[in-house]
Amino acid sequence: MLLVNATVATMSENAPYGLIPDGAILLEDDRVAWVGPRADAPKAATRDMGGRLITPALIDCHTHLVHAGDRAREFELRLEGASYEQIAREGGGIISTVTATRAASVADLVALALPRLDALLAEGVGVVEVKSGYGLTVEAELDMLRAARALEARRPVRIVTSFLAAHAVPPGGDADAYIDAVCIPALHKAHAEGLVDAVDGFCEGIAFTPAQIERVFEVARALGLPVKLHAEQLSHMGGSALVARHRGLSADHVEYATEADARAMAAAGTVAVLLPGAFYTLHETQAPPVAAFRAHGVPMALATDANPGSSPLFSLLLALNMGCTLFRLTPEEALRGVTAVAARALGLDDCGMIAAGKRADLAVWDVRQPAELAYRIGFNPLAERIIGGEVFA
Ligand code: DI6
Ligand code: FE
Repeated sequence: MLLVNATVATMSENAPYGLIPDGAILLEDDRVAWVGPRADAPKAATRDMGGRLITPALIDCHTHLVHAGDRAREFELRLEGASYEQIAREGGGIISTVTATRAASVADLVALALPRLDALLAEGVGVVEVKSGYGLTVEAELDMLRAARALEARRPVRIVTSFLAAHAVPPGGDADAYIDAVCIPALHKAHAEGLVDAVDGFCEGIAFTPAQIERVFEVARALGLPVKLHAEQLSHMGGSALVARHRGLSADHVEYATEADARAMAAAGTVAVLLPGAFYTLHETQAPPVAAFRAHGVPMALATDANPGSSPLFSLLLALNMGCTLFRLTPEEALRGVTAVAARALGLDDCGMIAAGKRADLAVWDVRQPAELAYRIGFNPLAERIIGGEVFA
């Protein structure tokens, strides 16, 4: 099948957006066999795309989609003046989601996650990263990852998991003892069950120190698992330098990262995952050092950070808009951030770009130019998703 009469944003580096104005894409089974100007296209049965824009299917490379409960009360408290950190220290925040998540079965967690996943898919998403981190016991962490894996059988989507037991210290617990008694044994068990694609942590004053995170990273590396980290979100803790030292996939949030961090990340090939939904929700004022990331060549991804507390954002298109408006990304950087760079942040090399040999995971949009995907607020122009060569309208 040859898709013709389309504007194709391949996201290759050859041109802005890798754009091919009158483009064609040859699909063979679940792969792209050829892409280029229509005039050069190989002979095949054609499908007229009506001049629509085609991009790679979008990739949300940082979510906490699997969780139970809600934090609407916390939203009210913050509006009355309480800070995110204050609420967390008083046993609200992440810990309140932990209580609700532990009480849920795997089937409950799947059922709760599906509508959130559907919201993402409706905007052309084809790959979603999902983290654990609201269980904080061996079994509850495993259950979250089992629920994440189960989503893949329920919808046409690829799920990539991150093990995030080092997300919060359980109430009354000691951080180091928790890492020994829960994090490390849970990681071994989850890995043995094939539940872990990468290992994450939360390096922050209200969570874990770089030294504590590093103990988990060492186990990850012994198991051959890549690492990533919630780093420099609320303060500068040295998490991004730690990830770079471990040649990690990504450092996420990174509002408080420095020029030296940017240099270390660039040298290590570590992606900066920008999460404007959390910045917006928490009324943060320090934006990530985008100019330093650009200057040093740190690839920037964008994601929703979809979670019940700091970023109840279930729209990747809105994250695109926020990345441009709040962080001053260009619409091209933003679109790369949810396609080619997001794939890299997940260690995937068969998606996020339209090129021969890549998966036929595409999003078809009722717009004429790629910048339209970033500039509207609360409008979804998706016409269809093509996942593994199959059309989902
Ligand atoms: N940073 C985040 O954005 C999520 N976790 C983290 O470490 C949010 C966690 C939450 O508030 O539930
Ligand atoms: Fe997060």
